[in-house]
Amino acid sequence: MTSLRDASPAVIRLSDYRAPAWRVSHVELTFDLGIDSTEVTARLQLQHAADRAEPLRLDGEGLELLAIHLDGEALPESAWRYADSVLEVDGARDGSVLETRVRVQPAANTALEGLYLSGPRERGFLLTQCEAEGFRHITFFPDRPDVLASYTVTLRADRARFPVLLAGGNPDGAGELDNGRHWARFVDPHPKPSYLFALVAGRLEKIERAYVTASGRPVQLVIWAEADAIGRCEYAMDALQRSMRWDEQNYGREYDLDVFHVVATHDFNMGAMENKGLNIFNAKYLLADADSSTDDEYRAVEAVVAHEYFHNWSGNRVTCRDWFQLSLKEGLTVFREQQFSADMNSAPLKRIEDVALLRRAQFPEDAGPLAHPVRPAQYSEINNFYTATVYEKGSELVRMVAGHLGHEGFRRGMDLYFSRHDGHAATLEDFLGALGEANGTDLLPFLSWYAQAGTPRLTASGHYDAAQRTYTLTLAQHTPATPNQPHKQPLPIPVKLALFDDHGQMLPLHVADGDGGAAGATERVLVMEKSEQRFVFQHVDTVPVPSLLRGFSAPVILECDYAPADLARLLRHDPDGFNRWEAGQQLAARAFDNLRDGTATEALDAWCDALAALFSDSAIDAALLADLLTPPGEIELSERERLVNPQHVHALRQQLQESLALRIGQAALIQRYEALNAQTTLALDAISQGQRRLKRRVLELLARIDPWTAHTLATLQYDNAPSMTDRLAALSVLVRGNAPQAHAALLHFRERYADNPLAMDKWFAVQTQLPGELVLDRVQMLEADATFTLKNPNRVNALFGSWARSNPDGFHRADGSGYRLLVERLRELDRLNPQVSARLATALNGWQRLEPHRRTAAKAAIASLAEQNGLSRNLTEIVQSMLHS
Ligand code: B3K
Ligand code: ZN
Repeated sequence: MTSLRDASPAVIRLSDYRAPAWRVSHVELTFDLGIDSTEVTARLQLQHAADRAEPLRLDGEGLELLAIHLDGEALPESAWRYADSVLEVDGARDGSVLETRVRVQPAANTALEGLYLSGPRERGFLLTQCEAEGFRHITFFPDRPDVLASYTVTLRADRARFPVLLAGGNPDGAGELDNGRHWARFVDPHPKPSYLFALVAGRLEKIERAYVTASGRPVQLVIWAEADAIGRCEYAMDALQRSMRWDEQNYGREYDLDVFHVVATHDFNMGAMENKGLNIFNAKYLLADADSSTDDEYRAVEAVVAHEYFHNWSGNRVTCRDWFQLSLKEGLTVFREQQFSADMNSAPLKRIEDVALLRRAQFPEDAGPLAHPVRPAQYSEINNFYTATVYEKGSELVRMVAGHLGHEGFRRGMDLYFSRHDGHAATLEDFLGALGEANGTDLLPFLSWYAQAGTPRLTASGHYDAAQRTYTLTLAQHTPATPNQPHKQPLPIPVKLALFDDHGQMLPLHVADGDGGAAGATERVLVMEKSEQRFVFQHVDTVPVPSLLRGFSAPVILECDYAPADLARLLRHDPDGFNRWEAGQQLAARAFDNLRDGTATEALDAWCDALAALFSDSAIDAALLADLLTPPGEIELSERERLVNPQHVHALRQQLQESLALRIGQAALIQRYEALNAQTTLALDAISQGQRRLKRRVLELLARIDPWTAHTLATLQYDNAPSMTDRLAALSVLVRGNAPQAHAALLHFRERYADNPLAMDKWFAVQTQLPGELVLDRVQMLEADATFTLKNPNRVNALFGSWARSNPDGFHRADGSGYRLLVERLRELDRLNPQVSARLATALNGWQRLEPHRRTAAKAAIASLAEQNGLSRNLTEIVQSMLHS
């Protein structure tokens, strides 16, 4: 049993929502666990809505029904029907108890949804994944998030094979049974939806820490992992404690059970899962040590640990009424996670990282056939909607609202939201309603952001009137049509701005007819509500340079008639690190246009000059400098093209970096590299991380103009690297440069990390970054490697995901062979794991904007997939949307 196939996927619509006719107040689950066969007994205490006449219907997929009792009586076959994943039962009434016993087959479950086996059958362990609709693969239940029940779970299993038995909630006894078996019980007093159920059983080791909440509740924190990984869990434990304290201090939210369990697995479809009291993590986001993890991975562990913990309130205590409200928990929790990471590290660098991600992952989604609103109106497979739009754009929407209310107002609103909806399933209207009510304001106009897909384009133009001493800023917004949404409304867009004079000083702002703002303030937020609006600034004595959308105050694409020199001025002088970076990104994009059009080089010169000046400025933070020296990625630059030729974009971006490297100069690059390399340590503090980040960027720039020296330095760096950050950076420079030294380094890496799957994933991923024409052969060689398997999502993403998403030059081959290989593998993968195949397929999302030759080849490949019989509902929805939107 893997997943159900459905030729014509049913469409679920937000507008069809109805409260459930049947609810469950309490569930008692008993598991008799086995690798090949597990029996699940469920006793459901039913509640029936008085005004609804429907019979009892429960979800259940691929279940073998062994027994069924209603109110203690075995039901005759005539009293129930199980078809199309629904069990219908006659005779139930309010207060009835339904008991079912079913059999499921964990080891045969390759979809990794429901109850499955992680690792080899001799020593692997059992675990569950229920969000969004995995619980119905375990037992019959109204598997929807607005049915909240308390849970009592008893696990029974062979003690030698499954020494550790865990489920969500508080421990409530354990003991021995006959025949070497044992049992353990867990009680979760907090009503929860079925998607938050979890169990884990097997041979696992643990680390423990005692934690006391702000109000004095003792909590035992336990992280579990297999024996070879438990030594790499300390950092996650540290991050967990910091997250718990941070949520107490910043949102007044405390943990609410006696234990908090976290488990690491190598076999997981996504990053991690916030199951109540029993978080389950992809090992990639839990394990960290200097020998095998990069700085970026440490920060990712910190962020994901925090994210899952924060869900305990934003998601678990207050959950979603239906899956259309997914961003209610995900957008909000990403926002909280971003705030936490900004507090733990550097706020401007975190903002740069988040905006770069939004542009790389979400803007293309919003611009293509898979575009959907943050609150989608319909879906056929909800797992396809765990997207950058729901998560990252959803977080930007919360950020806009938070900015609008101010720090204290937002906290007041969140307090009301959490207390009013605690223990309930809520909607986005509930969220905005509570935030608005606590602040005496109406936030419902922001709902249009949740309903409308597509990235708004904001155009800005300025006019200075010396005689009147006024500066007039004209802003206009326009959102291009997206699938099923041809007409767009203007949205409320908060534009945070400042005006700079010639010397890089911020001017005091006096907005004519404005609502005040602090007199003489140098930064203001203007909220645009119409298609076009004008703002007049008075008492302006010099032609100003506007700095718009500061801190990225709204998720829009800004088009402004800046002169390159204006952007260069902001890049050099803006006191805010994020805005500086933003000016540099805009200038680099203009420089890219210069190179493409082969006409003026004004922007290119301004960009290179400004960065060369900053390069020799010893006061600037190393990590910020590294980011400033990085032009927008190929995906972002492609968004500027009408017809995309990825090879062309790649070549131009390389040229851009070459110009910059030449302007800084070979000697200066080498000198800076040597100086940074001499300081290399293992330390994880921000300064040390920043130095490593800059060192990598400097080496990459050097490789553009002096590959021989860069590869010699990279080889030395690889050989002597104290940390994975340095080792992988060096390996990446060698591989991307196709250096002769790469071969030996790759062999060494493979040998050294043969027993570490996460490090081996990096070995696969780095090789997908070979220069364009070489990489297809390498991908084929790598998939023939004994350690490659389509059954492991991390390995699939390391090889096929990295190739198709992070090496556009190598993936989008003119002859279409890249598309054909990917599609072939998607067919195989889909039979094993539809969630992973559907996600990987979205790498083809931008196909409609490719130049005609590649577009034809990509379309043919996608169409051949669409013709395949028996495709999963997941992949069908993605393929059909890509072809027909
Ligand atoms: N809520 C989970 C994601 C579940 C994905 C289901 N396909 C992880 C998270 O966002 O925290
Ligand atoms: Zn989440």
